[in-house]
Amino acid sequence: VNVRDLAPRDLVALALDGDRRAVGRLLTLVERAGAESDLVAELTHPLSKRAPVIGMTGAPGSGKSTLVAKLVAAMVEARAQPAVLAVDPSSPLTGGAILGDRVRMAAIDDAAFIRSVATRGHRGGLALAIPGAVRVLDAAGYAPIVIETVGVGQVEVEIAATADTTVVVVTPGMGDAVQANKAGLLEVGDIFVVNKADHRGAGDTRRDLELMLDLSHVTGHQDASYRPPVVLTNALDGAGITEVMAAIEAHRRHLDRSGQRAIRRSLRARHEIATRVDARLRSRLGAVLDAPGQRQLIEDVAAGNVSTVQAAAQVTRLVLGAEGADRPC
Ligand SMILES: Nc1nc2c(ncn2[C@@H]2O[C@H](COP(=O)(O)OP(=O)(O)O)[C@@H](O)[C@H]2O)c(=O)[nH]1
Ligand SMILES: [Mg+2]
Repeated sequence: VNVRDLAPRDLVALALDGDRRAVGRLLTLVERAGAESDLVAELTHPLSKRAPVIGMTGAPGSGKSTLVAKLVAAMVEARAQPAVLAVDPSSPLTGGAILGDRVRMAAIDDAAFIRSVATRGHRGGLALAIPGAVRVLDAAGYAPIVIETVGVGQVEVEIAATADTTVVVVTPGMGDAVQANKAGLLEVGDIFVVNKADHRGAGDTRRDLELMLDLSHVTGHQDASYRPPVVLTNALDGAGITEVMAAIEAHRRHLDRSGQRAIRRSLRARHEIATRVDARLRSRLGAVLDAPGQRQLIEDVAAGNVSTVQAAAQVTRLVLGAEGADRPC
């Protein structure tokens, strides 16, 4: 059968049976948004097995994809069934590091599921597509789920911040740690990786990070019972990968011991609800403003006869009318 002809309900049943094409099709539906995406969310929500979600973030070219490939290989070796969602328009996985090594990929192809998330330039859509995709992969039995995002921009940092464990990747070089700090990554990092440790200055970058972490502990940005480790890696030859795996495991234990896992999941739920409401309000606002009835109001504001404050109040009343609340976004 062609998965394109199947309804979401049948696709979910197949995905639970391990059908990878069904999983892929569900991810496509989730990315598209709309009624079918909402249905997939409804169907997969109760099927969650609570897979750990690991965010991998950092500047383009820092070696995230190469690191993820090594981590995935290590996870598969440890008998896990990991999934990767790569949100990186600059280096799609098909042309990037992960699929570069076809021999290694063939070995992990059976166990792992790797996917580039298409965003079609609509950054806001990511905030819904990612949790939706995580739910599909979780329901299908993949764990852990690794999300690779470029660590620049609000949405990326938000996505990173809502993973259970966030790994921030920096490279040696003048001010890389400072850049990460500016992007807000220091606050969201649970584990810091200085990749390309074969380059000069890795030790300096580690020291910079440690100093900034000291500071954030003093100012209370970080959880006092947990100190994010800084790990040096060479993603090309795999040096430090074992340490990253151990750091992820240590953070997982911390999350369970401290109750932080539940707190993070609540934040994630809150964020997703807010994003869904936001999307609905926006689409309703567009419809209201484009309706023929509002043309006069807009003209009146443009001509200076009605204030924007008054017009906004009127439009808000129309937007918040109950009608449309059940419409998918
Ligand atoms: N020298 C060196 N190069 C690396 C290392 N890790 C990744 N690279 C290279 O850096 C480039 C960018 O890697 P990629 O994984 O695509 O970075 P991403 O954009 O963060 O996903 C590629 O040419 C990699 O081969 C490393 O540890 N050392
Ligand atoms: Mg990449």
